[in-house]
Amino acid sequence: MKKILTYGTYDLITPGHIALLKAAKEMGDYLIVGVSTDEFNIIKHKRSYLSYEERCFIIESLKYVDEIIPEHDWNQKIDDIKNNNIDVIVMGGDWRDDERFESLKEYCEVAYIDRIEPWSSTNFRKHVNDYVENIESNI
Ligand code: C2G
Repeated sequence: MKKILTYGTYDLITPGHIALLKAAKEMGDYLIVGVSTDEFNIIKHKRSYLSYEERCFIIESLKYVDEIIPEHDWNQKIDDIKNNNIDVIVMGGDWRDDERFESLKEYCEVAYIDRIEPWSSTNFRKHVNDYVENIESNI
């Protein structure tokens, strides 16, 4: 069984997130997602609208995802690879050439999948804000 691992905050899920998880699953047989905890998001200087529990509830409900694990810090990846017998780590293209992933090539294959625009989380938030403002102005 070919095991795939990916990591992320996965707040406010967009088609870009789903496209990545679909493509990651199609690279193997079993997909594990390391979901960033709320505490780790602070370390990543990232805020999420949804709590860790809410984000896990969404991710684990997706048909492409077989298992989720908590992502607590930057340094757990080698243990995650060994403990879960991971064959490939897959990340979005915005992580390409990042040493935190390139250095893992010693332990497993590392692959990057280019993001599906315009579904970046930043654009998505803007679309939602514009949509809500438009609704309110038309009431
Ligand atoms: N992603 C994507 N397309 C989008 C949005 C995100 O391909 N439109 C990818 C990102 O590149 C990442 C994954 O989806 O691989 C999750 O994205 P985020 O939730 O923004 O996670 P991130 O902050 O990149 O956290 O240790 C790694 C980090 O935890 C990754």
